[in-house]
Amino acid sequence: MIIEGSLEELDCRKWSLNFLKDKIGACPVQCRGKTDLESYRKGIKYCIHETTVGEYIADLQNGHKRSTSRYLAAQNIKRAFPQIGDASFVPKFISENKIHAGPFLWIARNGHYEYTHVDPDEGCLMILEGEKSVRLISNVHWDVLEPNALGSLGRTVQSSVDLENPTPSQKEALKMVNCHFGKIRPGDVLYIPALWWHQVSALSNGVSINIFWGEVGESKFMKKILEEPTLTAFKYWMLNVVEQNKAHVSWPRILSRLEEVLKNFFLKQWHETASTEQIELIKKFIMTHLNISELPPIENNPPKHPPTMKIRGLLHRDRGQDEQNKKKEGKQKLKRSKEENLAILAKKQKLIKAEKAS
Ligand SMILES: O=C(O)CCC(=O)C(=O)O
Repeated sequence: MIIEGSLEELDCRKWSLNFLKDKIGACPVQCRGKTDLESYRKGIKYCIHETTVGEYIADLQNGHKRSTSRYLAAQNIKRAFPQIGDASFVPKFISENKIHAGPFLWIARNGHYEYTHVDPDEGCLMILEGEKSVRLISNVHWDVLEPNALGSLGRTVQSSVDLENPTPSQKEALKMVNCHFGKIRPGDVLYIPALWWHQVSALSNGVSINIFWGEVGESKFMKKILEEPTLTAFKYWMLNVVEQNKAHVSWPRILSRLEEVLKNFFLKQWHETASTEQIELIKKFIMTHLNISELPPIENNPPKHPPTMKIRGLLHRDRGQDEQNKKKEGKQKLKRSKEENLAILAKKQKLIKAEKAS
């Protein structure tokens, strides 16, 4: 759904490339690279470049070669740009709801194709300068969009279908989906239902902001998500996060305290207290996926707070999960050898003491 003219009263409405260059041009920022490659269009891979907002915008405006492969995406405005973080961002139609995350700033180059994906929240994309085209596809035919393998990095689930260049079999399968096309212009807001596939392309250089949100209430948003057809998409999203966490040292402890872990996870993601039934449902499908019928026992003298299930790979998506895990293992080995060193030191000190005493 596109809502026209609902941004007029907001401070951010006047933001443009030149305004941002002037106000936050000196701010260091990390933008995505290799966004012109097929691997980006399939949501698989990108790298990160350090730049400043000013340099990034100047590159776009001057048509610098490096700007053709870069995207300044999803910058948390309040954290990255406190100078402009006090502006008003929330359009009236969502102001009575819960903000899950954001606002985030996106500065796109003309022609950028953002890979098709789903977010686990209601979305609100506000266009401030330039134009974008959008494709919105419900999650009814979940598999047709060929979600990337479970365990893929990031907070979204990405589709491996390049909607502008589908293979013949993908083209055939896509015939069964209902795709809503639209063009969004300055002052427009696009409502993106939670866990719906969406694909956005920039039709000119431009500035937009998005906010992730959900209904107010104790566990109202979860109730909606846990109903079909969205439940199928949510299950995939949740299992993706499970797979992101499985190779980490904290996993056995996460699993042993799964109910508490899940409760905290949803409190952080959606500011909602999931009901016992909701946690039970989610726990069950996670256990089915893991092919286990009971959870491992909780360790002796467990800490007060359970470990955290984390969404991994929020920034970089330039290496595979295996590589990430190897890096983690390396760090753990380093930690272990530090502990071993301390033990050796303690032993030595004990020996010296014993020698002195004799
Ligand atoms: O504007 C874009 O490139 C993507 C925006 C998006 O994915 C969103 O608002 O959820």
